[in-house]
Amino acid sequence: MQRLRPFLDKHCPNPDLVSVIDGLMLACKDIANRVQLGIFSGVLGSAEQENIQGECQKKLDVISNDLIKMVLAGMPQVKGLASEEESNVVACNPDGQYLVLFDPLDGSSNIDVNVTVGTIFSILESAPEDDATYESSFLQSGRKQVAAGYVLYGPSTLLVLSTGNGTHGFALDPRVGEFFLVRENIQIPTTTKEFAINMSNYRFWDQPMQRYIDDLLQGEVGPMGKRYNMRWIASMVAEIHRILTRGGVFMYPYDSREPQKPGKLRLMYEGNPMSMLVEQAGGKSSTCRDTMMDIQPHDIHQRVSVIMGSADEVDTVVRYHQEDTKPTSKKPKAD
Ligand code: AHM
Ligand code: MG
Repeated sequence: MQRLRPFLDKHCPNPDLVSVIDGLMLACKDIANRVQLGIFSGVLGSAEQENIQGECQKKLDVISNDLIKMVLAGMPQVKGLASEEESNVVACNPDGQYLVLFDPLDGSSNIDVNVTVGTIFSILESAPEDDATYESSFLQSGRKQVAAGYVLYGPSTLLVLSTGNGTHGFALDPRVGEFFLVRENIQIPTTTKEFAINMSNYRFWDQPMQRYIDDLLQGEVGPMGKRYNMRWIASMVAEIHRILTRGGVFMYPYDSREPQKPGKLRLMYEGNPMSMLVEQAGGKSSTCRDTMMDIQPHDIHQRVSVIMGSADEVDTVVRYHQEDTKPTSKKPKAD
C-alpha cells in the first residue's frame, strides 16, 4: 500500500502544498488520538462557551481548533487561516502562499454519544500582494480551491482528499501513525435510492423541497418510480463519506427557523470543500438554485443551502426548484 506522502509527491505538483497537507495531517492525527481515547483524554463535554456563530462549543471543538491553528501558524507556507470556531481570520507568515480554511470538528453534537465526527479543510492560493489580515483575501469561490478534504474520526481514521486530480481515500494505520492509500479515484454512482436530510425540519422548508420529499416518500408508486431509503447521522463528514462510498444525496436546505440565514451549513468550511470532493468524484453540488463552487463569497462565515451527491438526484432536486419560481406561500413561524 502506498503511503500518503509519496502519493502526494507524485500527484501534486507543488511541494509547498504537500507540506501544508502534511502539517494538517499532523494535527488531525493528534485529534484522532484524543477522540479514540475519549473520556480518558478529558475531551468530552461542553466548553461552556459560544463560538462566533452563537453555537455552544464542545471541549473538543476548542482543542481541535487550537491544535490545527498551532501547527498551521508555524508553517512558512501558510499565509493565513480561517476557522469556523474563530471570529476573525488569522494572519500567519506574510510570505506564505496558502490560506487554509477549516471546520476543526464537524458534527460535534455527536462527540458525547460516541458517533463519527470529522475535520473538514479547504486550501486556497494567495496572491503575493494579498494581506491575510483582511478577510477579503479569503473570499474566493470554491473553484479556486487547490485542495480540499476531510479526516473522519470513526471506527477507523480516514482521510479523503482532492488536489484537483480526482478524489482519493486513505486510512490511518494507528500502529505506525501513517495514512495509506486505500481508494484511488473514488466515483460516486450517478443514480441513487438513498437520501439524507433532517426530516424534523420539514415544515420549515420551502415548497419545492417539501414537494421533492413528498414525491420521494411515495416510493415506487410515486413520480420517482423507486423506493428510497433514508439515513441521518447529523455529521456531514460521515454522511458525505457514505455517499462517496455507495452514492446518495445529502441535503441541508434553507429553512425558515432563522429566516435571515440562507442555511445552516457554512459555504467556506463545509459547502466548498465537500463540493470539490464530490465533483472530483463525478457527483454534483448545488444550493438548489446555484452551483455551490461558483458562488462568490461575501463573508467567511457565510451560510448556504446544501444539496450534494449522486449527479442525477441533485439534478432532480434542482429541477423541482427551477419549476417553482413562485415565492413560497406557506411561511411557518420559527421556533
Ligand atoms: P457543526 O459544524 O456545528 O458540527 O454543524 C454542522 C453539522 C453537520 O455535520 C450536520 O450535517 C448538521 O450539522 C446536523 O445538523 P442537525 O443537528 O440540525 O441535524
Ligand atoms: Mg461543521
